[in-house]
Amino acid sequence: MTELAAAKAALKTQAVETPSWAYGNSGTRFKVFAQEGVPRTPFEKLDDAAKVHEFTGVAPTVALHIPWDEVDDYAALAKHAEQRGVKLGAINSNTFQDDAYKLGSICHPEASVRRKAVDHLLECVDIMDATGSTDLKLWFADGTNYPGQDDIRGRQDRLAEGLAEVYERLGDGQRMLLEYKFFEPAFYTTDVPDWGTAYAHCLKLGPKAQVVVDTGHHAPGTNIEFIVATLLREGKLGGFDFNSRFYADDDLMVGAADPFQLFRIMYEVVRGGGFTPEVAFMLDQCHNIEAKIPAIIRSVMNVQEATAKALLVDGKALEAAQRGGDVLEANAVLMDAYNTDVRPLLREVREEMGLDPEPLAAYRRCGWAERIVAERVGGQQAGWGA
Ligand code: PSV
Ligand code: MN
Repeated sequence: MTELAAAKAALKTQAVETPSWAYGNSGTRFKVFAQEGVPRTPFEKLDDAAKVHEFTGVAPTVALHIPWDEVDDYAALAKHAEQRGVKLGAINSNTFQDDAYKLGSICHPEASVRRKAVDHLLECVDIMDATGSTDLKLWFADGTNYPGQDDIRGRQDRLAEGLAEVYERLGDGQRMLLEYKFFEPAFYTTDVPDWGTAYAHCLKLGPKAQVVVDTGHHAPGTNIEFIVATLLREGKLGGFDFNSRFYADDDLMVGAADPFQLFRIMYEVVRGGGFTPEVAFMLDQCHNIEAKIPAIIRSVMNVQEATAKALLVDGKALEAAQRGGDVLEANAVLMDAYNTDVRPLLREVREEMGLDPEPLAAYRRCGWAERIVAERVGGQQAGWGA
């Protein structure tokens, strides 16, 4: 197989998971701008996600967030997804929107609050059993705002204890993905602030615990691709929450702020053998002012473009330049791939997959946007509950 044919074959196997919450209303702490046609139920979110998959061909699963996507019958929700050609993906826990969690959840100083948080996580595993989801994605807003507010070490012990209980509950084929974020909503200490802390906990827990890299959760200037390379090398990269940031946790469309960074990340994924179903490529975004479904299609395409460029890096030429100490040539090999216009290649890939080569134009023509505005009248639009 030629290198181009191999790249095309790999691109056809790509899977980008879209987040249920990206289809609902969202905003900042200042204002949530409601949009017309937004889903009222998790079922309607899946209907929208199915459109993203229909036109991109590479978005076959949808992540749920509990309780935002709470339903009485999760098996029925999974069936609804399958009837529309998608499946339910990661179950995201939420221990950050209850009054009880003011001082934290799993790290809270009081045992009763920790119990409540761990029970929620265990319930998320029950939901995974019902939906067939394999990944439990954990992000903790836990932390402190003031020096002395709580015992930093004690909070780590509580975290380890709670995680261990949930880890024990995981069934065969289920895993726990631990996400880190350096600040917000806590401003002084965060209990899982960085990949090192997440990695240390996952290492102790065992093989079913892995780290999630949310691209928006780093201090400016952090070399995210280095983290990716390191975690992959250690067998501890569980997946990504893709999005873009200019300043903090902006949750903008992946590849919008820094497509070069996304390429560098995807290059390390490919280089490290991480372009496999064992690494979950998920979006974690909010579309506050732009139309949601087209924004999600655009995001999926941005991931595809970065992946295509990463797959086109001439590995042999790069290795030769690196071994020969030819700094400029090595850099040029990487930049050649980055500067390749991969859009014609991706159009071909889509045509070979039986898809329209232009997903956004095809979506706009299909009339779904008008239909949901006309049909989704009344009821309570879905939102992220803040
Ligand atoms: C936290 O900022 C986070 O990235 C976590 O993944 C949450 O579950 C998600 O955002 C909610 O949007
Ligand atoms: Mn995230």
